[in-house]
Amino acid sequence: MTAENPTLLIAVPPKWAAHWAEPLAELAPDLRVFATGRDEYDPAGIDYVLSFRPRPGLLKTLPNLKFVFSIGAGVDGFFADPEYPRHVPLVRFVDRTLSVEMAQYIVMHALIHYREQRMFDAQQREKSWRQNYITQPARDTRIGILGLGEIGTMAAERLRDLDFKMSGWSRTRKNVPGVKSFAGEAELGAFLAQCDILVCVLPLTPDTRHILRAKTFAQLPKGAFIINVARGGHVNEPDLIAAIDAGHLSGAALDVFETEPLPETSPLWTHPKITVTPHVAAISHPKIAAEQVIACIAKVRAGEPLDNLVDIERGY
Ligand code: NDP
Ligand code: OXD
Repeated sequence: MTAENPTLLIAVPPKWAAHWAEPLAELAPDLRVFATGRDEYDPAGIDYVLSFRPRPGLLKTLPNLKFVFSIGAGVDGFFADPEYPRHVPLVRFVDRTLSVEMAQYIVMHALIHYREQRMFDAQQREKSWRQNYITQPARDTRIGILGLGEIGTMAAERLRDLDFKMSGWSRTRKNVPGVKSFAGEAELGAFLAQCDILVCVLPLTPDTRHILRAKTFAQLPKGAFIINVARGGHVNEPDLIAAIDAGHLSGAALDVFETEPLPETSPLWTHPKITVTPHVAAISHPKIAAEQVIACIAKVRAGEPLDNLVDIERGY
């Protein structure tokens, strides 16, 4: 090893350090890898950081940091650090496998709701054979996706191919065949008014925090169903429960929560119309992440531009 070997610091909870370090060691034996809470390291010697939600204040202690790599697609965990060194570029994880798995989760919960699978589960428990199942065709069921980015677009395309009537909302206008595009604050109300199922795949930024709140729910058609796979900070949880209990919303499938792990005392755990999963809609694969990090470092060293750079001002 030479002094020129690049040095990467993995900043994740210590029990996960090996999970991310092993594929890096295998694929790039020349990369010098340290992990917070596990290894002694010289802060001035760190070139790169790989993290998801670094301890606030950590990054500012690394004076020669060149790039930060996010383990996840969402980067709100970095901006939760008020001292994030904003001059250091941040590269997020964009991966087809991750998008496919997110789309699977969204399609699965849209179908469980649309096909009334919970009712059949209950009938099975009662050994009750009732073929009283009449639904409206998928083409008359309107699904709207908040966030038509990498993941939202793939989910919209998959649901469109199952015949659902699709729309999406983003900051800028999109042109996805078979998916009606609504853009910006001015079109949010018109978008919401036509969503029988509302899916949230937005990044969490100051503009999108608590976008799913009483005022938003009131703009949805009666009986609308919510799927949130983005961040818990998008939802005002008491407002959601109130809208379901009032009968305005028919239920929700939630993968992400304001506090994670979801506290035992949360009423979301036991609500009969809410499905809870523990932030597993899609989990970044360490080997794919390692391949991306190594490719990025090679590009940095060759002076080439990087893909998937986060716009630090915009927050995503
Ligand atoms: P992208 O950055 O590709 O897409 C984000 C989309 O949101 C874009 O269409 C963007 O609009 C839109 N958007 C952002 N801000 C606004 C706003 N203020 N108003 C309207 N639209 C807005 O992100 P990804 O699709 O890759 O990921 C989305 C999120 O999914 C992540 O940030 C993360 O939180 C979550 N996630 C959750 C996982 C889980 O396991 N639960 C796993 C992976 C991701 P425009 O295109 O016009 O810029
Ligand atoms: C992500 C996540 O943002 O896992 O990738 O939540």
